[in-house]
Amino acid sequence: NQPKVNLAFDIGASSGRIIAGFYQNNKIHTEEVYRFKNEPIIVNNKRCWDLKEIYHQLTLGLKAASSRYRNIASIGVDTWGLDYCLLDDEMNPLHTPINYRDDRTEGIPEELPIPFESFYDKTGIQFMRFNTVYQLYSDFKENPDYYQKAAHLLFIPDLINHFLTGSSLMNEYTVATTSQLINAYTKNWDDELIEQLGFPKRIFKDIISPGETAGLLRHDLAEETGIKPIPVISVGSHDTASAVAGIPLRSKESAYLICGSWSLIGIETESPIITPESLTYNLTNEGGVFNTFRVLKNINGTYLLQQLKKCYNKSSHDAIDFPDIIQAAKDAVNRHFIIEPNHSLFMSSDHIINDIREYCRSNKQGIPNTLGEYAIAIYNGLTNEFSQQIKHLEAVLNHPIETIHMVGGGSQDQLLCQITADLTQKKVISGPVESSALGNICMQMYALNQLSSLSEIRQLILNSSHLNVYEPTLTT
Ligand code: LFR
Repeated sequence: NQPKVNLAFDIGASSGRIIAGFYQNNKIHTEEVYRFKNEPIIVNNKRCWDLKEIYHQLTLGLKAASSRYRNIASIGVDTWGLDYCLLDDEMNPLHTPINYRDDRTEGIPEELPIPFESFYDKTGIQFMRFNTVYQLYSDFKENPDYYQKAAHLLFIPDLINHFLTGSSLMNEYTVATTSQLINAYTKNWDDELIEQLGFPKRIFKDIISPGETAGLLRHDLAEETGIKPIPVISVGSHDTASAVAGIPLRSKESAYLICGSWSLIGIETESPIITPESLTYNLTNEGGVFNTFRVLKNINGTYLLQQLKKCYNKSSHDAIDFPDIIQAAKDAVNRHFIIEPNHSLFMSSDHIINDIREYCRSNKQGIPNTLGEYAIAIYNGLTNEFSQQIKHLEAVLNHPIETIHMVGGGSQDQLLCQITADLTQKKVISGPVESSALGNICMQMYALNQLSSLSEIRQLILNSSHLNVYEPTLTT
């Protein structure tokens, strides 16, 4: 009599995981079933995603899950946002999906016939030069034949849902909002913007919401993996939407900080905040589960530490890992170095040591020279941004924020949590680490009528998680 298991496919910009979740004794338990690397590949000189490899890895992961659990009830998929594939009317991809960190959209935003303010008024989405709208504009410009050939635009989780079901051909709402083409008030494609940009309207699919069913697992895939043709549920398929769903937020005074490749700092609201002030601060209004909004800001996150690790290991004989970087940052003698994480130098930084040195030199800080000094420049840059953004959020909300919930892999970094508490002078609550998998799993349980609301989801997650508290200490 094994408990029912829900499988979360939680795929990020550096790794993909299959996490199994099951309910027992009033708690939700999670187990990692399978993990694989998800590294960009170069195709036609562009930084791309290896979608075929992702499909292959997911099939292996399904096999691993079926050999471990007898009672798998459903699957839900969440991935990073923005990226997509265009397909023809026979579902053949027109290109390999391109990674948002590719530089093909440099200079593109300036070419659009619509001023950014008009986009913002309607969509509430923050400016980032790699938002889907700019990527699409660049693709159609480079490949005019797409105007005839493109029949479907599917975001990465939509593509995976199609792969799993063989039938689903929809755009999931939360990930579609990252395109900068979804109207924040109608929660649907903004036809006026699409027309003004000259994109073929047919490529934009019907919107499916989190909590609906995308389809059933393909029969052949079910047979191959030994899993029944179970439902594939549409969850908050943007990983950040699943992560926010999975945070035990307590009140309107609670902010969240999701620490993954990106640091996403924000609040949850019932309606969008689209004002001249939020535009100035470039705060976004992405769509959340249960019709909420994710008012937040993207700050380049642990990507910077990952690049530092890669870069350092290339040039040194002693291979280092994250604990070594943290220790080096703690021991650094010169601690004043600070970078601007969202500076264009750091968006796709394959030579981050040089980039940090160059940034500090040209900003008259001197030149950092040791692993600890590079790392402290990143920590200072990140936490300085966190405290700025908390002030911006308080200004648009018009009330103070009391606590910051830190979740995701980076929330295990005690140094990051404590500096964040000190600099913001707010209480930091860290955990759960796996908030996106938990949010994904709980939305599946909601779709299967095992949970009935967002507050019930969060209560269950609170019961199930171990949280740590960091009180702010006074800094000098
Ligand atoms: C986080 C995330 C962010 C999105 C960025 C690129 O994994 O999904 O929310 O802005 O990746 O898609």
